[in-house]
Amino acid sequence: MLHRAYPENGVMPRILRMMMLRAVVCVLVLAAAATHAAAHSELAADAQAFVRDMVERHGFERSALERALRNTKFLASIVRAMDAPSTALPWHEFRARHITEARINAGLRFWTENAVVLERAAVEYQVPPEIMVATIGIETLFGRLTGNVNVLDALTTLAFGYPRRADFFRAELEQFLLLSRENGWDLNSVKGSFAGAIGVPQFLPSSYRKYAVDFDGDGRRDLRQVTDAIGSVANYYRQFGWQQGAPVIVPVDVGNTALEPLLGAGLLPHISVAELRKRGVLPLEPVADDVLASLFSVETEVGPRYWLGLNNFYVITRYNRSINYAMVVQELASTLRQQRPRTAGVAPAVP
Ligand SMILES: [Ca+2]
Repeated sequence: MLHRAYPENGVMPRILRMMMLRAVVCVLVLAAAATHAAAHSELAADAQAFVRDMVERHGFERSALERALRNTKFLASIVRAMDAPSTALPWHEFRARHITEARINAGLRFWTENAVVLERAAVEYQVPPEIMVATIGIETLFGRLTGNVNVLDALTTLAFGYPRRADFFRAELEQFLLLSRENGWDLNSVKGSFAGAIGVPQFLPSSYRKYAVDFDGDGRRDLRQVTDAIGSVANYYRQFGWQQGAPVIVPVDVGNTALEPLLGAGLLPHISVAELRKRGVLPLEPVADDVLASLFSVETEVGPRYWLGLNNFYVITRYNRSINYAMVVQELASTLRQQRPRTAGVAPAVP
């Protein structure tokens, strides 16, 4: 039931009517002023400081850059997405999303269609083809899902509206502006992921500038093109220290070992297999005693499973700093390697 606030005859006291009328007028005036201000608004102080920095350090034209930033849209949905990344799912759920029959079959087709380029990249960068195929498969389903978010909107939203990682995304916004200038891109025409990752291999702008290669030799580093994407992924892994032919992970039996110190020590390989054996961590596959490793766990439906992450596992986590991510790349890669002879009609190359 609604409570009546006024006398039964419905007549509002005159003084109250006057006050309400004034309040309404006041609200309308303020709203008009706000609209006016938005149309001609100054950028927020942090965005202004960013512009000054770009002008001073990189010679950008101040008014053009201010205009570009003023016209960006704040995307609240991507702030929410950043706070709930899919890589935070339990391993078995994350895995079910990514290791599918359809993705495996698409990967085998992609491998066959791009076999010559993959082989050339494998030789030049000493990274096996299945790792390139799997990475591109997990990132964008082999170039089919490269993201349709306006990258400038995404990066300005995260640079100025996501304090937790503002420094990181301001640096990426800077790299994006430089990358766009170098390539003659219209700032507003570039599409990518909600975090600003671009193209078939989903490189952030800093990685694009640093690791992308022109692998088809047309004079441009264009990550919308599959050939450049393949070479660039291989180059990325090469630069981060991929060791050709070395294992990626080794399953272990942890027995009654005190695990917290080992699990808390990070993914950078830092302890020898021999030392791990002494502590009761027993590899279930052959691995040399002097190899350095880290210990990590993933969550399965029946509890945690433990693995040693070796150098190449760490290298995959440089692409995306998530155990789940590196695990699906590794698993998809080995599945593709096993099934490749079925589609290629040839024996697999020795990695
Ligand atoms: Ca090219």
